[in-house]
Amino acid sequence: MRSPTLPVSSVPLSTNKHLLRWVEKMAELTRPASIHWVDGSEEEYDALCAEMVASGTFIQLNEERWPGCYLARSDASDVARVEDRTFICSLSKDSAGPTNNWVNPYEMRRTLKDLFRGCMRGRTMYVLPFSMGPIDSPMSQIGVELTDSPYVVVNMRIMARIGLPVFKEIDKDTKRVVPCMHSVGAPLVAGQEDVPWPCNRTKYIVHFPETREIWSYGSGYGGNALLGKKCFALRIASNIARDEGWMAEHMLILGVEDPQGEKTYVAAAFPSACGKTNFAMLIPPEGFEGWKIWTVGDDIAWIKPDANGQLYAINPEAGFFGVAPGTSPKTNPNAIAMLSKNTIFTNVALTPDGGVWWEGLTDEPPEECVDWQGNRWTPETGRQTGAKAAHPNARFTAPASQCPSIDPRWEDPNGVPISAIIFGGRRAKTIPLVYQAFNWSAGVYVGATMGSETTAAAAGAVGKVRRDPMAMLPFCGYHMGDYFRHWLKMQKSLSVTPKIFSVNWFRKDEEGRFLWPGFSQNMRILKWIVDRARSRAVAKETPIGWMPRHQDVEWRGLDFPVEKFDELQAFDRASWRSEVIGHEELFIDLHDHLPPEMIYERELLICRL
Ligand code: SAT
Ligand code: MN
Repeated sequence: MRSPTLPVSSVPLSTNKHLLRWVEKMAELTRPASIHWVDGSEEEYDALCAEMVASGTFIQLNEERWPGCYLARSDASDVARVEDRTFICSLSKDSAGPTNNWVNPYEMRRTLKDLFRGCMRGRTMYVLPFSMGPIDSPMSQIGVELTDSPYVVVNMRIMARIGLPVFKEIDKDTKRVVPCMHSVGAPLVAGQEDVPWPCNRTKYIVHFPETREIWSYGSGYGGNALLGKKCFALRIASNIARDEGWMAEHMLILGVEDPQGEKTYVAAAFPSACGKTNFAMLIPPEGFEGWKIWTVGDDIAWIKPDANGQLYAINPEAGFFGVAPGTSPKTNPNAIAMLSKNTIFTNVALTPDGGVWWEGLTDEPPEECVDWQGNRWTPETGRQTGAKAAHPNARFTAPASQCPSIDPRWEDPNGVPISAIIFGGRRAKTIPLVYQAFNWSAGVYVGATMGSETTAAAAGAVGKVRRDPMAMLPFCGYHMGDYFRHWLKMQKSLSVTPKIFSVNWFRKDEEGRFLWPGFSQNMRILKWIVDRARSRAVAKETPIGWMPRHQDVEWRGLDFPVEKFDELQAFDRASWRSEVIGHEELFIDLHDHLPPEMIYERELLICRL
């Protein structure tokens, strides 16, 4: 029976019966006041932004300096991904594995039904179709997000391909559509005034891998709410990829062009907020005239072997959701140029002239500004209370097409060929600046045992070393041991295996100072990696892998003494002993799914130590 109080709906933009029925069913469950089928047009985007300006969710920035830019301030309790509220509800607990939170899917469905019952009252439910990957790409995947957050709709318009062309794809009925339910969990009763950032203390970010469904409740922030990103493109896609023989990875993709015009693409996995965006948009330093870095993606890579066994990668996203603090004309000029227009800022500070500011943007902070919580902030406040003007996980949402270094092939439906894979963590000690794994399985071991200090990208303690295999700990949608097995298995479908490298830009000396200048200087390491991938650079063998000697790195334009390089590259037996014990801690948890190759690799490593 149809509900007596039907929501007002805009004209459905799809004729797909399954979609129409699902929208109707979900509207009956959540009881929105109206339904809005998202066409993805600029007029619609502008209208939604204007509505949010009127309601107080958005502040429009100074039109002259920041055209088309808005600032949103989230609720103070809703500022990052919530890993402890993220669930993989596979039929068996064993399929989710010990690194994921699991709840019996039947029980979780009951919980979600109760939470979602009436949760959109007084709000509009947006029917938001999106494609992860260019719509014409054989590698792309389609989802529909039903959300009661206009903030999500406008952010998704930047981060993914949305609207009419996607409905057209859905109407062809050739691709499976992943249903994504999202609510901020803040229904409004008649006459109740809304808040700028509605959300709920109770949060659930839930994935059903077998039925390929996502349900997210209570948060409007980033990866919790923009469901195409981590939920679909990583957690659900990792399941699809395992079944279909490809890889969904937490990796940036960049192209290195040398002065002769030869281009080499690499993919690199780093945990959240470890500089993926900066690395993907790197501008080569002095001494690298004629070299250029091209950006394909900064966060997610879908990688698949072609018919000849060469890996090709696409960036499933269409925008960059980057960490603002620390981004400056010095650290990432490309990003600064990219976000100068048509950008949505979240949780940065507002300057008196209607601009934005965050820690690190300029050497000198503004004399005063309004902090991310809406309070007056001065450098003095900062000094006295330690309060930051911008939240450490403040973000910009900017269209990839605006990035000056965007690769001409970034929307190539077939992707770009990958010649090297880099794993990087944030480690003050033990891990050298760079080394190359001996072969594919040794490289899988390097990725599997990766550790990194935690950052503000996830709620919880910051700065603790945790094992974060392939930077996928919060994003792998099934058992981590099976994920390693999938990586090992991939080699069988490859005729050329990309070389695998480990990097650590964050090693510190005894006094706690960074040993490596990082940023544009990372080009020197990247060049060695590309040369190794093309089998034309020298390296020396060490117990952990192949390392460049000082003379194997291009130093033109930088005075970097041999002793300092040796300190950066130092392999210390004692700390590697405890490192291997750290590997074991994760492996013990995964033991019954751990591929034997991982044990062999560990034994080989121990022998060499
Ligand atoms: O909030 S997101 O998950 O999109 C950002 C990140 O943690 O990488
Ligand atoms: Mn990320």
